[in-house]
Amino acid sequence: MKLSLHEVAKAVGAKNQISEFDDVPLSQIEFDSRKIQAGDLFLPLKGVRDGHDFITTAFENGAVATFSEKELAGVPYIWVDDSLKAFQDLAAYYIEKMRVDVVAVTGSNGKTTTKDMIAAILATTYKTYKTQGNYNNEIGLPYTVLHMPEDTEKIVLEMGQDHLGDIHLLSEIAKPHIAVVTLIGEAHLEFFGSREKIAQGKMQIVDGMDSDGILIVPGDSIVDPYLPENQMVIRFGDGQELMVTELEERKDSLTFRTNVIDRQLTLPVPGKYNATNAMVASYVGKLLAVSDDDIADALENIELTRNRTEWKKAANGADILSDVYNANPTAMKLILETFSAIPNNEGGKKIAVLADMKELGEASVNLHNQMIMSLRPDVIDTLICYGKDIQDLSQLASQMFPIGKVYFFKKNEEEDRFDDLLSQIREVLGEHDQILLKGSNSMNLSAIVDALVEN
Ligand code: IGM
Repeated sequence: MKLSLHEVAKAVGAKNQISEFDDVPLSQIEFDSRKIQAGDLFLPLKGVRDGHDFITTAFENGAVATFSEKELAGVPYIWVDDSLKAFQDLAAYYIEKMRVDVVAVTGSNGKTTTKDMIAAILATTYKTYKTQGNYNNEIGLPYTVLHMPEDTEKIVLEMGQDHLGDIHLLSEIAKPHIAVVTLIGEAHLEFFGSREKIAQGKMQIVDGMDSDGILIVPGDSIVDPYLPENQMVIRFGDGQELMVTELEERKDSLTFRTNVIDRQLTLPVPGKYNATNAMVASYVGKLLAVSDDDIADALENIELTRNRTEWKKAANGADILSDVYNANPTAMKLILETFSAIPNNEGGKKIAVLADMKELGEASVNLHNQMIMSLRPDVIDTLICYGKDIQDLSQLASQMFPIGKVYFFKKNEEEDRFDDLLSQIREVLGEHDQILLKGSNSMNLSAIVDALVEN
């Protein structure tokens, strides 16, 4: 990170006299005290636990300074009213300071492919950085920006929305030069309630753009009410300025042509919408002067990262919300709340399968127990807990849920067997149900997801 302590304090409008402390270069900024290394700046956020409780740990791990919403004594700190707001202000400052060219993409569930395709195309020609994993929210986007390598020329930022107004905030931070609104998907898979609301939310991506910004949106008339008048707008889809033609779908690849570049394009992935995504990505490449050869090569060799949180279909027809690669208390709380807010499928119920979150140290059982605050027996029909440190939580929950609606299964540490867990899930999972699976990667819930998908 090309920032020093005094510079950060000035950029966020610190409430204390920063000149009391030596100005030092900062290597990274981290909000998880476990990730702090020598030379880093700590950012205490309020998750399930208040990050201020971990300031001491952060200094033990080598932090040279911290943000704080309280006055501190004896350590270098930047005093602010709101740590998250300071983080966002700092990211906005950093984008301007580094003079990096910003491409923003509103992703949609299960397919962050447009972002990956744009980044792959730009990386042929420029030092390019992109959103990692699901770091696309009001915390993840500033994190992404502040973690870009110092020589970054183009940054491709995914902007995610859980609520109306999320994209407005992210666009105001990033001030994109080029913005892409992906296809407006199906309402029930996007937590929003209606396609209109999804469209309205996504179109807030224009809010942080200048009049020289370029906006790329679907031909879908649902976005019409939100189109800016003083800005270049390009539309894609049948009968629009950007069109896919001569599409050939094979089992695990695609070829097609588009009016964007004069070549046949090949993608190593199936799915018609991927041709559309690739066409839009090619157009962004053209806008930023990437050659046709480089565009075609990048697409042909693309490796798409799987979205960490993804919707899948179980063999019996149920909807699976799979988030099985990583877990910390905040992320588990967030997904429980998000999952609970989705309307039920007609005639269906909600099932939550929660497994241990690993490496939480001595506070682990406590942090698992705190999930009780985010568990809603009025919305979640059945709760299934799996692991070791999550056992107490299942006890607490069984006092809140109706009798017979909470299950606990111990993880067999010697061999990877989960027959009991899987048969219990199969027993309760109906064809109209929605099921959430969340836990640390080492709990191997991905095997359960695979089993449910395959049958
Ligand atoms: O949902 S997130 O994972 N997120 C990251 C940004 O991009 C989008 C997704 C997320 C968010 Cl939004 C916010 C926070 Cl604050 C994650 C976190 C987060 O890392 N939360 C963490 C904790 C809480 N609450 S990390 C963490 C805790 C590690 N900490 C415990 C509390 C470890 C620890 C355990 C015991 C100890 O004695 C000391 C430290």
